[in-house]
Amino acid sequence: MKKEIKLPEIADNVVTGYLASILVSVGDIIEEDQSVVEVETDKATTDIPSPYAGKIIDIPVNVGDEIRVGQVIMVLETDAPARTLPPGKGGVEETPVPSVEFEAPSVIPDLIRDPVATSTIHTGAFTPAAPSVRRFARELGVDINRVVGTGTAGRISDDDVKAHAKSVIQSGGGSSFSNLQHGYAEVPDFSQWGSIRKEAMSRIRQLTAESTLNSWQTIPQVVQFDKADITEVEKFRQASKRQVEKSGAKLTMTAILLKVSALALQHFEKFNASVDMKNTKVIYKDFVNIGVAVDTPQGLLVPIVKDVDKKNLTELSIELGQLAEKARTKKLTSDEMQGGNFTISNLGGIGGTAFTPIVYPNQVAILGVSKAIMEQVFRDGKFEARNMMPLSLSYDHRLIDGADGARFLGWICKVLEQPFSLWL
Ligand code: CAO
Repeated sequence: MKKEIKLPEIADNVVTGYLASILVSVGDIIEEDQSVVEVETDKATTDIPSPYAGKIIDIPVNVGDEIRVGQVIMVLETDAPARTLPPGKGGVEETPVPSVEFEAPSVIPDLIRDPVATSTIHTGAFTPAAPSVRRFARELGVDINRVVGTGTAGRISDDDVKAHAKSVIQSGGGSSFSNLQHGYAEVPDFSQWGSIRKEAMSRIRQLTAESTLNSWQTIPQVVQFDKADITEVEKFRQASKRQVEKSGAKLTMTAILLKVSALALQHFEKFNASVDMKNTKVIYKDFVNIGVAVDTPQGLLVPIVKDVDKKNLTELSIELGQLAEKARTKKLTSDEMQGGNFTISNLGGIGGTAFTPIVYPNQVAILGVSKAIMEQVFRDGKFEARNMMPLSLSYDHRLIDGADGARFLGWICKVLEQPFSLWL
């Protein structure tokens, strides 16, 4: 039997809240009273438990959505009898619903990694912890999703929360404390100078704010600039477009940059690594996963293309198109947002001559791409019109030195200019 779980009343006079996290996925078998979502209001963050055991078959809401009391947040397949609820109080209702195809909509990326606990961070997926433990974490201002559980199957105890809080305090704080207000100065009352409007930050905006701040404060960044002559690559792209279109995809410059970056990451393994200052280790990876910044109506999202080195340009074009579409329609799963080693941010389709992107936490470099234009270039004793694409590489100076950065970006430019040089 299908049943809808609706948002129950959270507190007096509270009719809406923001969906802070989804703790389960479509297909999960859940227990009665297991927390399924966390809802943030301006008063508190509250776990919403499922009144029934059953199988999740639909989650028609997304992290960051503003949801109203009584709105359907989940659909269950269950054998349990319906509970009687006071009218208008939300909860579960025995309403027959059409079955729909659905992809788990979780948009919590691994933008923010805990500065202390770098493993087993529950982002977007179900975080195994009892409601009392969640309450305890909230009281301490600890984000439960960042606590490493030491119990069976990663279950989190009060002691785990305490240990986490202690380690964050010892390391000088960080993004594990869920309340964004912590440590921030009050802003002036701007209304003294004219009329103003206040708007709650969406969840994606908060995550981007935390991630960029975390990066800015913890990664000493340097930016290296260069220009790639893409005249020949662009000719190749135009000539090969039709062939890729047969697979239903568009061969874009970003897909080509994914391929070239993957080769560069294999050639310069430091750029495919992470810095673990706590254990004074450099972590080298044998896989090549690359994030691509996607501009969406909801804000910036960075889906990860996995194993880029093992895929050809057609496969990459298909996957990139699908991920960008999922990002724009809020259908990315948390798995599709995690595990990136390097990032590409291509603003060339929008415009601009150069910019300085920010390295993602737990990565060591990001490639910024600006708009390619025809320029006069002095080659072989004469000026020639060439298609020149500005590139900027921001990198983490804790691991990468200036010469490394210049070599890495120079290598990318050379491969874009003369792809056949790879065969030599
Ligand atoms: N220089 C010149 N033209 C470029 C270009 C570049 N660097 N990059 C793309 N273009 C052109 C393409 O050639 C395409 O033209 P055609 O239709 O003639 O082929 C057009 O711009 C549109 O490209 P696209 O959007 O179809 O494909 P893409 O691979 O360039 O971009 C994606 C995909 C997902 C990267 C892009 O849609 C996007 O979201 N970009 C914004 C990324 C962003 O926000 N970065 C900032 C992050 S930090 O805040």
